[in-house]
Amino acid sequence: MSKKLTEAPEQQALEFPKDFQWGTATAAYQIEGAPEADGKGASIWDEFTHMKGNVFHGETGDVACDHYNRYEEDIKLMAKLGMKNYRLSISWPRILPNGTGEVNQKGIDFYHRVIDCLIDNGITPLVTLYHWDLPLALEKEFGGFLSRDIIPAFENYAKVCFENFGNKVKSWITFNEPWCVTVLGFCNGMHAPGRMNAPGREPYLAAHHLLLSHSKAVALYRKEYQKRQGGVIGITLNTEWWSPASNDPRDVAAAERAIAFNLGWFADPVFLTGDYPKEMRDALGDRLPSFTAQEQEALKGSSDFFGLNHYSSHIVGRMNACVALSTLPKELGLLFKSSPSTKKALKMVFGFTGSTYFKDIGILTYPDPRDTEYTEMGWAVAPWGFGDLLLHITQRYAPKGGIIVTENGCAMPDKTKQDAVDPNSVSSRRRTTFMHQYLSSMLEAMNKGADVRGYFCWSFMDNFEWAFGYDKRFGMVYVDYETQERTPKPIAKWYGELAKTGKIPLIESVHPAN
Ligand code: GBH
Repeated sequence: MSKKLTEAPEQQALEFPKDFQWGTATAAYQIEGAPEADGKGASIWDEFTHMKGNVFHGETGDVACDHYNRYEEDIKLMAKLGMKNYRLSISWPRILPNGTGEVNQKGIDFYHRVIDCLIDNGITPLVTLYHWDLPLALEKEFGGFLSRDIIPAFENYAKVCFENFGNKVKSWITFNEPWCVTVLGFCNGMHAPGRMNAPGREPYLAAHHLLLSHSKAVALYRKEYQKRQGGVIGITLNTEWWSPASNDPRDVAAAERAIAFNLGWFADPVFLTGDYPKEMRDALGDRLPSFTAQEQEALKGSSDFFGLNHYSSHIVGRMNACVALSTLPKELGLLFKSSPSTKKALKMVFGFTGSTYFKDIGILTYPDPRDTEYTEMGWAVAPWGFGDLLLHITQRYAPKGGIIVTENGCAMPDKTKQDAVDPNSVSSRRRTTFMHQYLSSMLEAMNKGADVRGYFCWSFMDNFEWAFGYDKRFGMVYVDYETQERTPKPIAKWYGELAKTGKIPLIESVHPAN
């Protein structure tokens, strides 16, 4: 039971609740490989990764972790490490090669094998329908998320999944990270479909259609399946936390704008009002599409729980006129580090005079004096922001099924297998410290009333990190991409202990001081 936020907790719990869900997460394109096996259709990521300049070192998900052929071994290892929950995604074009129309039975069979294997090994599946691998056919046919045609197409795909897997899968997520789908896909072109054609318009349009697709699929599940199958359905949103640089009202407003444009954009329609936040309407006018009254009604409350992916936090403040390019240098920094899309980004920043999503927010981000370090992604390690965000979500949205952290984790410099598995390597120690700090912040927030019901670490194993290819390793299990050998990192033991006892283990339990 969560306490009122205003009440001081009588006693700090040092343990998580008994029924807390612990798990790890992955996504189809990042681990499966086998892009043409058994009748699978192409996805926008199959095309995007094969175009020059989109991914670091020109890498693709063609083989990835070869999970399509090795799922049994992977699931057995998961069970051995003490994991009782697992978040996976289904590849839409494996099941519907053209996005709509003919169902590919072999694709259905594959996910039956995976789900059965999980259940046989005592692991509960949590299934994401859309983790970015849109059937390419739908992109070509009507522009994917830019068209309203995506709504019935997604609803039909969801129906096929509920129909086939709903007796075994009791937790569904419609979309993973609408922010990434729309901003990275349609503003800075870092992700498929790689568009930067109208960065001040297309992200909002894509988001609008995505939200409507979500609400249709949820309505369908609730009407036709939920009672009979007895499951829950929700959405997963990603956001950093944003803390104002000072008490100056302009900085406070800047932080509120950042939160509205990153989190409220999707959370307000789904969990609160059925409509976009006021900050966005004020800034965008009719560049922001509108919902009908009926659509708002359907959106409001269209998630049984709050799926949250969180990695990092920022200090933000007002932007002054002379730095109108503002948040973009930061985006650029990210791109420079990864090298793909640099030219594209430069063109967008310096050659584009129109509006863009990033200019629309109009904020500056500062390095946080409390940040002691950055992960391999260049993201600040800022555990304080995690707790504040969990409290904010509980207070503002009070999701009835609570918050499920569907992703959190870090990429650390496991340059060799030796680094990755040696409990005394810098990389191993930093990874355990990261997890220790973030989970302590989560428990502290729960003691203050944050309603968190589950946590899934990103990721079960190293995998294809989108525009960064295989360069970044988030896994609890090390993957040798030459041999496809899997080796658990020390963090897997630490996390398995946590899942077993519900207590945050000491760092020293896996890293004995020398
Ligand atoms: C998730 O996205 C994805 O769901 C998953 O597939 C992926 O592998 C995983 O995370 C790891 O990247 O530069 O400080 O402003 C992550 C979404 C959005 C999180 C951008 C970090 C920028 C942080 N990310 N955000 S910062």
